[in-house]
Amino acid sequence: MKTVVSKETSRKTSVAAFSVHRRVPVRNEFLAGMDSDFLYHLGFSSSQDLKSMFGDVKFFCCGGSAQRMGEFAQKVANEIGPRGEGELPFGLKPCKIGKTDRYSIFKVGPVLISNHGMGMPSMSILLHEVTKALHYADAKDVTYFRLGSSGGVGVSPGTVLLTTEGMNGLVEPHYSLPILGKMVHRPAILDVSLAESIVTAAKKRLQDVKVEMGKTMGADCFYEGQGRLDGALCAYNEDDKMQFLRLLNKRGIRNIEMEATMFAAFTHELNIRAAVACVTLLNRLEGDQVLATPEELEEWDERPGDVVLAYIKEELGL
Ligand code: R2B
Ligand code: URA
Repeated sequence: MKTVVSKETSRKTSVAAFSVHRRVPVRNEFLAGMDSDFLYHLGFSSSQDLKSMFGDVKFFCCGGSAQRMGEFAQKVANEIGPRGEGELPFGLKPCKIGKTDRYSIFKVGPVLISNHGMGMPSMSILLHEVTKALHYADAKDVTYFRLGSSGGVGVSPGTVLLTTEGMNGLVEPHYSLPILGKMVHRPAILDVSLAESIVTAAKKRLQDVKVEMGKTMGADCFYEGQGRLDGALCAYNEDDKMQFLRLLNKRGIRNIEMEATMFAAFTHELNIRAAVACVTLLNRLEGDQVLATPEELEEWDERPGDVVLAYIKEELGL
């Protein structure tokens, strides 16, 4: 099988750097020739008035669980809702949009919110369809965020990690996908200056949350792919596992989850500003099982959203 490395990115970056307002991009010449594009998993189509539904979106936040993202939508509504004399020029009541059997999508003013399920294939479907919806809606200057959970690598549980770069399970800085029988590798690059701005906003507005930056490994498996000893299958020992986790730590990887690499590669390929904020539920150098109490987990699960919301509020001048 031939290996193909994507070469589109550097050219696109330099072109985009000079444009003032930037429509959410797609790069597929076939889309323009379609009479109507049905976004099957979201349950709406380009024939609908997507501009009035999504034209004002500026921030797209996604995370694994539908319930958690629904709660986040409510928090966004509470925090960016009408205050003082002025009202934001957006609708503010979170309600689900479209089909909800696969993904639950909410819109709160300029913030579009969705769950993405677990793993990169599920993330990929959502990103393709949401990006097309925002493109058809003529939404401009939209920043994408993944809010998630992860296993820390030498990081204390409860810390929120802002990803600087995604790594795959082979500890390489790209996302690989077989396309038409050939392996295509796309660099899993994120906007580090955006990550820094999020850290700054979080440090300014949230006193009790520890926020750090580092590389993230996006694995295709929670168990063997993350070097756990507690899956139903395991053909290595504790020493092999620790050697691997120490190697990750030495290469600057601070957490492991299951979507960042695809998310980074997709957004980088389309030159969409994007960030990944994941809380660590455990330190993998100390174990495999997530043994935090339900109360701790509930509190920690809110932290990535709080961190990103701190940034959004700075951007909105609230
Ligand atoms: C973090 O948590 C999930 C697995 O438990 C997965 O979606 C991820 O990236
Ligand atoms: N999610 C993961 O993918 N890995 C962990 O260790 C914890 C949460």
